[in-house]
Amino acid sequence: MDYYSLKMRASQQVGEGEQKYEQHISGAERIVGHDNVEAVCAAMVRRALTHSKGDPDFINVKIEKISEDDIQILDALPVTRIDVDTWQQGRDKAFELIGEAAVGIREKLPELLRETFPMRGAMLYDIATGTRLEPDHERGVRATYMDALHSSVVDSQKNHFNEAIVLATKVANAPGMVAEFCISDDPNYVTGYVASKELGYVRIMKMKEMGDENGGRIFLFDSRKAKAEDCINYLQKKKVLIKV
Ligand code: WAQ
Ligand code: MG
Repeated sequence: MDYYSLKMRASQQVGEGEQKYEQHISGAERIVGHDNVEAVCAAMVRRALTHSKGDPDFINVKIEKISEDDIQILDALPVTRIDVDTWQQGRDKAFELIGEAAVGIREKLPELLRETFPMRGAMLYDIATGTRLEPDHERGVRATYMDALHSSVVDSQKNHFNEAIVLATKVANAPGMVAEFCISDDPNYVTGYVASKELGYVRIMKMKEMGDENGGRIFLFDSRKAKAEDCINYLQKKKVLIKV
């Protein structure tokens, strides 16, 4: 069977003069069969046009045929959840779970989340050197070419969890990946997660204050374990379907 990859990204120009930049508004990636391409495409455009981050002035939809032979099938990470009373406790839990690998980002986190907010992709943070490895810091590294296996459904609304478990599973399987730290940039969505092959996908029910837009993803990578290039290549090019 032939599959099609669909990718959408939408952005808005913000700032004045020298400070002008493209702020990421919304993005989505799917892999679907021929008969679902049109409906999924329409749903993506609707999503871009109705996003809480604002009205996009640029929407890009890319549709590519891909061969079944190129697709890797992965089992979804096992899911657990942690309830907390406050978002501060949530963040403490997250750092506790990741442990040693997160030491370098703990102090800087609020600053890092302000930086990730306008980004289309994630930060790729090398725990061996404490440096960022994305070729383009404003864009970040975006995991693409992924979907849940047999996902023919078109969600009329974004399902944060369903999308995140797919993304987190692909990311956890990338060469050299140690853990992922995620807080949504949607102001009204306060649940976040940490994930890795060892931890699985751990939902933490409160990770930020309601109404706070600062969020994003930090991929904690270890350059002693793999080459950054191989990791980025996997995230951006490898086609995967996740058994959920
Ligand atoms: N690859 C890399 N980074 C991404 C990607 C991607 N495919 N998609 C989003 N990001 C980055 C980007 O900087 C976004 O601004 C940021 O993550 C947040 O994305 O179990 O909704 O789509 O209920 O707002 C977690 C679900 C939801 C928790 C996370 O993220 C749960 C969420 P959002
Ligand atoms: Mg968002």
